[in-house]
Amino acid sequence: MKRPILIHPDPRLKKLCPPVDDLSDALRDLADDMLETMYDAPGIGLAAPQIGVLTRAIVLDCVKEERAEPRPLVMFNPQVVAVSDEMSTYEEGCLSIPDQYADVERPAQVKVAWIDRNGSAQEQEFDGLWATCVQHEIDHLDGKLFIDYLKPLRRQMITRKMQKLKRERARA
Ligand code: K2U
Ligand code: ZN
Repeated sequence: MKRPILIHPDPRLKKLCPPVDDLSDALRDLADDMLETMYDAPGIGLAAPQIGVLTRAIVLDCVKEERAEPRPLVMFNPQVVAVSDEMSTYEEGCLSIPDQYADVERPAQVKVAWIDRNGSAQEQEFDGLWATCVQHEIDHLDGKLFIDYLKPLRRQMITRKMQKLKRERARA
């Protein structure tokens, strides 16, 4: 089912998440809830800590074309195993930091290794928006947000806006 997405600042979004030891139906159900929550947001990626579950699981589907077949990916214990020298800059957002966007520079291509929902080891190269998104999601598992790449003043401004948003939501 759809889960509430935590909003920054929240200590759970800054934690280092422990790896998944062995797959279970509970973890497969978590992945399904994360996909449902992601599509509903809508978003193109989601990490388990964003719904308050501190484990190394992410989901992504960066297929942008409306009519194209969705390509949901579920990754347990994802690891970047190689990066390109070439960098790319993308205006990133985050479902835990609504309506705030900023340019973030990351390696343009990354090779990622992970365990899929059947428990099989996978390895794949990503480029373009997929590369940006998978790095953004893996950062979440290490308690890192895209605003951590910004200058302190800009990060503080965004954090203050989120604190105001949370106060307003609490009153509503
Ligand atoms: O992790 C998240 O919060 C979902 C992120 C994933 C993402 C961020 C930046 C760049 C690519 C992916 C997004 O908020 S999903 C919404 C979105 C969609 C397209 C482009 C940017 C943000
Ligand atoms: Zn995010």
